[in-house]
Amino acid sequence: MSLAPAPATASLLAANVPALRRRDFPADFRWGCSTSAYQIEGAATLDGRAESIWDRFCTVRGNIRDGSSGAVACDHYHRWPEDLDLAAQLGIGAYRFSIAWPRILADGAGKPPNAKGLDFYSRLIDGMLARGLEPWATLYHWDLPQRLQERGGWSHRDTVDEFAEFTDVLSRRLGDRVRRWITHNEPWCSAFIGCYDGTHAPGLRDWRTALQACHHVLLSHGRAVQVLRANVPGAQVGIALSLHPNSSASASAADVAATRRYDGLRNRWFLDPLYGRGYPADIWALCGDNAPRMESSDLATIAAPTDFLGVNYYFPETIAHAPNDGPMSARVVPTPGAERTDLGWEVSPAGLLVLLERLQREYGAQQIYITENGASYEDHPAADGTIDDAKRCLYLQQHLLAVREAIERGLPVKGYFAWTLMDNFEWAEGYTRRFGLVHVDFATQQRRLKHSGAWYRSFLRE
Ligand code: IFM
Repeated sequence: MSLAPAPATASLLAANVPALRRRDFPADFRWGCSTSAYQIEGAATLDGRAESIWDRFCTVRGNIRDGSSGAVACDHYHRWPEDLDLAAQLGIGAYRFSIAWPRILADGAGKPPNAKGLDFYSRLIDGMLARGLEPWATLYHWDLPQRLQERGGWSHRDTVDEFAEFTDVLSRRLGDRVRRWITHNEPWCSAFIGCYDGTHAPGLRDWRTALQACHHVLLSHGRAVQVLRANVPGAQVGIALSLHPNSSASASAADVAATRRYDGLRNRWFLDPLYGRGYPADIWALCGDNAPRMESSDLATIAAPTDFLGVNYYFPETIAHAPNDGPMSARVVPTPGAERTDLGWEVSPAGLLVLLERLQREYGAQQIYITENGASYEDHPAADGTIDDAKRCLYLQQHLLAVREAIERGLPVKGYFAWTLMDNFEWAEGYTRRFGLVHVDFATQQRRLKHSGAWYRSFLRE
């Protein structure tokens, strides 16, 4: 598709947002967009791709709001040159994507990898490099091979070995061109939404399974770091966590304690072991007999030093004591007066600042990349085809102001990746929610730049 001339930055900058200029960010700040394989690729049964837990999950009536699946999605598997053109024309220098495990180790560990799957990613990466886009590869963005789920998925320790082999295969083949690696995207979702809430694949609702799965996801991260260090000299390795600043609904001792517990599972359960502190003792005690089974070296493996922390930031949470609400006896309650996106997520750029300060203060994070940030709003193409997504523009601008403020306060934020390049399959919400800078008409696969994309482009091109 051809891009419309960029509207002047000023004309797209919401009236109440102070001047935002690229040159106010460090010259080496990385600007990018993120995507993930299952959400955009489609071609679910093509070229030897095996079934993933999401393919299976989508077949169950009621699991996906509109009954859809990622079988076709944005058909990026075939349309990737056009999509990379779009990304490059935005003016970003970095493109974060994920690699579908079922395309690579379709038949299982120890069996030859699927050459067609590897070739696809090899071509994709060459395509990025040819367009001046630095590839940021995420190894796991939730599409576990279904064959591994048959024997317990992430709650089975062998999945850790399989992930190490997957990492080995990829890094040997792609490591000559990919320097930036993200092991996992949002382990919280893989473990707790998938295995405790049951609203994501594999759709389980079991606390003990979720805790064990979470441990293995973190362990597999540590193993992948070791493999990447061995195979890719100079690799820059990190993990992308979904993190949420939180505050107590009231000053009551009960709400304050509930907030501490909630934070313990939501944030500290990941950050503490990754930063070498082991699992937080207060939450471990609450887990009782359900606490994960570990081997003696596991915590050291999980704490393998990384080069950066990826932060996926969307919203803060307000917490109240709720004795009957889950293992933490805590509940998320609405923050009075908070503005929300169409997905009901609270809009709070200030929350990002609070979170970034905490990461430096409590964990000494050295290099932080915002690996996802974005908003779901309904988009209505006008008769002339333009898409005036003013709320998304404002959301991006406000969050970038928070990032700029963080940098001015000396926090080590090194890059920002907007979620997401184009509308896509939004998991349990199917195609009913749009996060893209580019609009996708799923009936025709036509891509159209939204005003938010035009704003990002004009901001980046200044
Ligand atoms: O679409 C997801 C993405 O896959 C992971 N982070 C949150 C996004 C919006 O829900």
